[in-house]
Amino acid sequence: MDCRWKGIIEAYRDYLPVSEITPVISLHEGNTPLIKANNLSRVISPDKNLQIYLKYEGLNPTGSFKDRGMTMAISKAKEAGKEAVICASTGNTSASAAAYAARAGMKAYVILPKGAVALGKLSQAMVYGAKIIALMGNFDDALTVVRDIGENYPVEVVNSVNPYRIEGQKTAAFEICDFFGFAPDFHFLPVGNAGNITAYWKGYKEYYTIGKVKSTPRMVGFQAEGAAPIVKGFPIKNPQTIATAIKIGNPYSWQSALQAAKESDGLIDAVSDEEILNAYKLVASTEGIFCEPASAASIAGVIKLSKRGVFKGDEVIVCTLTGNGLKDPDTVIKASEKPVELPPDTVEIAKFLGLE
Ligand code: AN7
Repeated sequence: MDCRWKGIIEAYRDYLPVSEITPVISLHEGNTPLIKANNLSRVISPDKNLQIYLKYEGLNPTGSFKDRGMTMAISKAKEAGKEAVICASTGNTSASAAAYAARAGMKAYVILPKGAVALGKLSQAMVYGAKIIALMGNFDDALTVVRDIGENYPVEVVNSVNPYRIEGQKTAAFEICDFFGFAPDFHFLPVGNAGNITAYWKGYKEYYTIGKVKSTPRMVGFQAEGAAPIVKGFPIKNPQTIATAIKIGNPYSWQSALQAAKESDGLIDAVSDEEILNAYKLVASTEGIFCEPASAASIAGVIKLSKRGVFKGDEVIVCTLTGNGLKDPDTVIKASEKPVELPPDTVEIAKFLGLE
């Protein structure tokens, strides 16, 4: 039997809008680990025995969950005969779009908010050969321009305004249900443009409707406090947060994110940059998992709700860690102690390490 993983389209073909004529452009995305985080659970709530699992999406081919949506968006654009794609991005979408476009033999145009994208992500868009514009404006301005271009020129928009992105991303919910054989009690996610929470909710509902699972999780989305339009109820003109991936003031999927929270008896809330950074360091130091700052908003959210007394005990909680920490090493280097410089002297080093 050939049991090599061939990506989310081959794995979930029956649940996706593809046919035998769709050219599958894949980098074997998906099938990411769902890691049980006992150490983290004990730190967050020693007495509640929370069953926390981390869906480690940073292990996708370009280092984020965007690859699940991009394999669909690029395959469908290729099927439709498109030769170029365009996106606005806080970084990860552009890295993914550029990689999949390269694999498809298509051009990628990416518009990034100038000075507001983590270097790892920018370097990805560059090496995959995208044409890159550093926009004198923020992500929301970039998305407005991109949608305009999509309407007026023969270029496919591959932001999550493209419904195929949502279709691809919903497969993460399928993987989680297939892993457990049931749906978790809670699902926590960071929220930026709000496509991913929309996609997960769609996936869970589809599995529920066809009887693969007997319940659906409560969907809990967390924005960064300085970029929390959904929580505040109005667009934020000049969003601010250290978590540049989710520095978005007017999310496209605003309404569907609210709907996911409402239908699932969940919520959308916000965490501060300090809470995000603490969660970011905590998951790395207790579990050995390096995610990017935005991803840690999901864990910061669990901590916040735990303090609020939301959990009774024994709940199965999944947090999506949306992106790989290596994309944005600056954040942790700035927030950490510098390594001590020592000469190559065994005794001196042993003394410093407390071994002497
Ligand atoms: C690591 O790349 O919007 O709520 O342009 O990179 O579905 O937008 C990235 C978003 C969370 C938020 N975590 O997801 C982009 C972009 C990481 C991200 C989000 C993003 P959505």
